[in-house]
Amino acid sequence: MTSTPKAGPTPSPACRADAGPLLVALLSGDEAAALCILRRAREEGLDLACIARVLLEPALSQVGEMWYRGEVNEAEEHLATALASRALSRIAATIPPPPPGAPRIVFSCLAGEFHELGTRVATEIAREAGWDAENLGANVPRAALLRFVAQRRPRAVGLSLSLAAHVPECVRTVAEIRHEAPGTAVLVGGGAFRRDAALRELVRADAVHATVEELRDWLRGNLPGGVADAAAPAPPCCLPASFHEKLARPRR
Ligand code: B12
Repeated sequence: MTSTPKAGPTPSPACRADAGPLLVALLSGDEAAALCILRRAREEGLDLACIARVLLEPALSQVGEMWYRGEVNEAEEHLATALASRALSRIAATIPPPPPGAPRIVFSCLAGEFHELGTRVATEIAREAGWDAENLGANVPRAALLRFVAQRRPRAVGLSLSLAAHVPECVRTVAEIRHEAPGTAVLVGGGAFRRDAALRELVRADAVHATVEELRDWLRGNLPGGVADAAAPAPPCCLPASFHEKLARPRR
């Protein structure tokens, strides 16, 4: 982020309560503390979708608001993002490789879209759900993405956008994927839809997910034989009180 920040919205108190310790760890460059928080959430039985919603998204959203208010600069924001990404990779390292025959999904940022941490998180959520998932990362030119999808024919493509200004590019990309690779499901998601759910109406995708739980449930429901799985109760998606008690204890 490079423009001059102005006054911005304040997050809800609930957001702060959950994301606070992680926010402090990310902004102070304390990788061990960040990892410890995510690992403890894992030990409490939270899946990656829940960890993303109650910890990563609020903490990074808070970083964005602080940047907007001029309380952190670009270097500090880059540090926080890099650390969050590394801690995520570490906790996701325990996910087993996809089973033979797992359906393939490819996540990608649209052309011009540089917010790629979300696609990393979405990719790990898909792997945890049993998909063979890949992430193409930031700013993928539309022609390159189309060629990739047409040649490799994944079961699904997940397009990510954080900026509402990228909705027209998204509409074009969805239409062209449908033309080049009929049969490939096109999912759309990212911060833009969390901030403005009305944008969902504009994008003619097979599914537009405003929350990661929606993505997780779609992935579970669209595995071969996944209908029964989708009907199974999803794990709780809030941090139990014991999590905060654990956080207060000294680290192992
Ligand atoms: C880190 C960051 C950056 C980094 C990104 C680095 C990286 N490696 O990703 C950099 C420096 C590149 C950046 C640049 C900019 N940024 Co920025 N950025 C952020 C910040 C602080 C965090 C984003 C993040 O990683 N969130 C955490 C992830 C996990 O959440 P997520 O992206 O929403 O993804 C989750 C879900 O949405 C979902 N998901 C994601 N993709 C997909 C795809 C599918 C198919 C599905 C189903 C689900 C899904 O899964 C994830 C699970 O948790 C946000 C603040 C915020 N509120 O998010 C601002 C923010 C998004 N940025 C903003 C701005 C303005 C910019 C710039 C325009 C600044 C500038 N003037 O240069 C540029 C634009 C660059 C571009 N063209 O893309 C604004 C956008 C405001 C708006 N209303 O549109 C925000 C909100 C900051 C703010 N408060 O003002 N940014």
